[in-house]
Amino acid sequence: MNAVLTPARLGALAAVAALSLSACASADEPGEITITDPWVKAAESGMTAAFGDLTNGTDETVVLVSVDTSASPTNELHETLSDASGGMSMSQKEGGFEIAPGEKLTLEPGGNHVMMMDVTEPIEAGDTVDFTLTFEDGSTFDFTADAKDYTGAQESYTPQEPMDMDS
Ligand SMILES: [Cu+2]
Repeated sequence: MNAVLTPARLGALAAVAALSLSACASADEPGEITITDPWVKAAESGMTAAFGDLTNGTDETVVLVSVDTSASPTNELHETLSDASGGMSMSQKEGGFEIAPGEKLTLEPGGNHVMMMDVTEPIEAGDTVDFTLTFEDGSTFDFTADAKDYTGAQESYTPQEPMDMDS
């Protein structure tokens, strides 16, 4: 039996599969989660952040509750708020980010972002970093972000537990 699949044949098969998938899709079928322009702020070590426009193309509200990446063992979902001193500070988003059907969650410097708490190996401009997002219903979404040099958005980090202000 001569069933060797050359790369060219695999490519042709993939093209056929993609065509038949799109031919089956109807407007009533739920869409999917997509991300536009994902990127990571290059960093030697310590904390950095990941950004992009996350769109909920499904017909259900989704709640982004956690993020994993091999580039950092601990990651948080952060929002950025004006603090009492007039600066901006970021803290963990309680309960995660809710995204209504058809809505977009913008992750950007100075706003909501994925906080990578402890970069284990330097992330340099041009590197790619893989992420897995987990939603409240247990579903996941994988994406790859490009690392870029970026020097803006130096918000201070506010730990989730507020400091005791009496002292
Ligand atoms: Cu942050």
